[in-house]
Amino acid sequence: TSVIRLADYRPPAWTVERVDLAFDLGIDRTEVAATLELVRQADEPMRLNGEGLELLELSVDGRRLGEGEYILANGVLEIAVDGDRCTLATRVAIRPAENTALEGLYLSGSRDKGFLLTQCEAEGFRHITFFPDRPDVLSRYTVTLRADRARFPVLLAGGNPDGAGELGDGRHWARFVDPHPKPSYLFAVVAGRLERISHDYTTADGRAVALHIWAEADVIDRCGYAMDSLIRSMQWDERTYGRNYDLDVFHVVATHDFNMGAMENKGLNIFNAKYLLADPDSSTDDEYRHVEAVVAHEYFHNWSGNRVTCRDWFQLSLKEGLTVFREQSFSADMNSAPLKRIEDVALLRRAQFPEDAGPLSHPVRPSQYSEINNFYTATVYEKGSELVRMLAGHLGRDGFRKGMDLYFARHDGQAATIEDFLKALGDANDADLSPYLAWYGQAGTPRLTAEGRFDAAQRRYRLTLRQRTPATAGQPAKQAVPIPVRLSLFDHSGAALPLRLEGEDRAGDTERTVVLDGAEHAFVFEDIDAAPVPSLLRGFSAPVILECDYLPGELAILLRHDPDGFNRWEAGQQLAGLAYDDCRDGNVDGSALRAWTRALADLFAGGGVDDALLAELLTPPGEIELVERQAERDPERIRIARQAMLRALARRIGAEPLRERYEQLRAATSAALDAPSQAQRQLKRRLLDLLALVDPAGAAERALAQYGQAPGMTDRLAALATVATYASPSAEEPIAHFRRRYDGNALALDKWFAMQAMLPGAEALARVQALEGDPAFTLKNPNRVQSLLGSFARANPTGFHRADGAAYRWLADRLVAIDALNPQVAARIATAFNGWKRLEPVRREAAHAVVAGLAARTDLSRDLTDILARVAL
Ligand code: HT7
Ligand code: ZN
Repeated sequence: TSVIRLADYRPPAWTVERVDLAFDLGIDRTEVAATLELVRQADEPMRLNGEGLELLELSVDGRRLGEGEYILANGVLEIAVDGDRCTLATRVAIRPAENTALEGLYLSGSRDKGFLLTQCEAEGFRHITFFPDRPDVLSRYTVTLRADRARFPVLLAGGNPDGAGELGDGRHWARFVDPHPKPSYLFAVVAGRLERISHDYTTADGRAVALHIWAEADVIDRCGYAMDSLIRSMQWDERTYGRNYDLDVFHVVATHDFNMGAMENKGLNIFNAKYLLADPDSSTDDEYRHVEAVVAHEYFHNWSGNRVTCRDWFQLSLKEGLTVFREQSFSADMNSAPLKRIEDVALLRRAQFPEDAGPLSHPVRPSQYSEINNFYTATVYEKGSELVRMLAGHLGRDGFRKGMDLYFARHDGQAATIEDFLKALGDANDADLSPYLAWYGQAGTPRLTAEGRFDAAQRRYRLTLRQRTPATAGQPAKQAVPIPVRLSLFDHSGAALPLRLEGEDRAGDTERTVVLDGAEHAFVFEDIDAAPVPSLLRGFSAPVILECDYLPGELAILLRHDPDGFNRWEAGQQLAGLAYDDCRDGNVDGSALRAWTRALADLFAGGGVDDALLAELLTPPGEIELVERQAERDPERIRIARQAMLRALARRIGAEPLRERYEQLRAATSAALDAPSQAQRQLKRRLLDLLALVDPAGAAERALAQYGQAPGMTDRLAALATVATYASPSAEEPIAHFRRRYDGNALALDKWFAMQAMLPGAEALARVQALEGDPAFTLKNPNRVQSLLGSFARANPTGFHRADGAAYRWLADRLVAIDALNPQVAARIATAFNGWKRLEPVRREAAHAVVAGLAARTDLSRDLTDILARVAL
């Protein structure tokens, strides 16, 4: 397969000033007539992308071209044109109902009831019409939709409405004009039977905007929370970044058939229903937060992505990393900032760190790709956001705002690069941010080593910081990157010390940021009376792995005393890592295990920690993160050791206090969505799981009762998972009950499939295979495939990594079947093989045979082939 390289970037030879599109919509066959006003930029033929299009007509400046006058090969239409401008007209036919890849124009739902919609990012527009389908071609769009009124009563496209009417024959039309030049990947249309909820919004700069959220009739009453989130997002972007919405209408549409979370098409966002619908009976607290975050994310793209877009797909993180950062800041403002940071860092460690350490590792700005769809990754999104966070931290709140203002003003209506972004932020602040470019070009998670030496005679503490980034796939040599380290020093009573660095005349605050910008640097702190405990990387000030030889007692001091919730949790995570090492090594009386359980038992009994933070503190790193602490990776042993540490914790707290606290929380149970109620549910879940390790019968009885009485999905699903994990025979009845209760509710059933797919142990494969026989299971729906196969392969280490390799072979077989329907989904699931090389020998051999067998096939999609080729290396 061919490789696209950043180094080969060349500006477009022809750009498109205006596009006029007319759709004659039909489920089996849609005709698209396109008129493009093209302008020459270089002395080259005109080249347009087009895939899977039946070409019906082609003309240049009103003259129809015959067969010898163009070349159509390998998805490119090439025409040699004289002159500097021309009008190109094409008419093509496409087949939406046959489009199972969900890229381009496709059908969501059934033939008789479903609706038509588009997905164009990254390269879907070329499945709709011939066009220079690249993000640096920005054009003004006019779109006319024509369709049968009874079958397609609602017709939507991005931009402002510009007329509608009847055509006779029961057909109607609607036209839309988008005044903002945009790249083709932001184009969208939707047509079908949809209901809506609406809200009249006035922007801070006085524009009246009609907000409409559209969904099929059976779920329209679950869109209220999304509307609420949208309004808050719009207000937040006005307040925080001075950004106003810029069209007269804003549409949001929900679909159950979508390859990703959502899509920021200009004026017409399209959402996977999973991230738009929410109601207490079928959504968990986590899902409510996801809806809020994804609605905000897509809305924020209107500026970071749409008004200023990407020059090429290598710059993807320019819009995605920045927009994730904006979304994270919004969620932190709407909810609890420390809890949000805990959630984000946990996700980074669970999803991005393993990616960065394995064969699929790539820089936040990759230098080459063979399939761009495979680069919508945790690295581009989550690590990309961490890079923006470092820049924002470097500039400070006001400096960052000034920088963003300049970035938006300077590049409005343009397709920009990461260099442009750093330059604008820097220029607005007289700062040189170019050293941060190294972060964008280099894969791998830097290791930050910290070594402290206390000199009693000099009353000094010398903190030596060193960095090293391990070699990654195809990138052996690494350079130093700027690492901002926010830090405090604590004495042994838990008090934070005022900080004075060598050479400074006065002590400053108790917290400050030092930047390690080379391989090694020593920072010397003065006026220190006793060896302090350093609290490093506060707020996770850089996306690195900290290696510091803490004694368990030192971490326990931070866990008990650090006033910042995030750092308290972080100290707990570090200490839990050491406690895990004790359990792994069979050291049941290890000092770390004792320090961890004692500190947490004291915090539990002391009552000084709020419910939400306590629930987080009682959750050690998961099995996937703990893999890193294992030389020979055997998921079974990891689980056993992790369960042992949790059992030790439950014993230390005591079964009776666990029961008592659980009962108190149960008595206070409600379905309310406020933060304290959510925290109570979260803590209740942790307590039930801990109780199951020391009083299985008591926990099962309580979980069954909780399932029966739950006022909402959070409690119901948590109870079901606990019973199914710890008392599986008693789970049969409630599992069957849940299935009946939510029959027909796709999102609730997805959770039912996922919960069972994640139940640990070698029996999981048989369970998953049985679930494939459920009438609601289908390989055609991405959410369903993710919930059963994705959850099993990526979130059930003991189930998927069976020593006999049976699950690997089974997944390989399914990947081939999925790939024939939807390559993007197959490729994403295949990333489950990412870490096979570091498994213990028996599993490694089994996985290798399967990966090599798949990689040798020549009948798979480019998406899946690309992942397999990299994983197999
Ligand atoms: N920008 C969106 C990306 C996206 C996408 C990419 C490839 C294939 C399908 C897709 N659907 C959406 C998502 C986002 O807002 O980040
Ligand atoms: Zn995005």
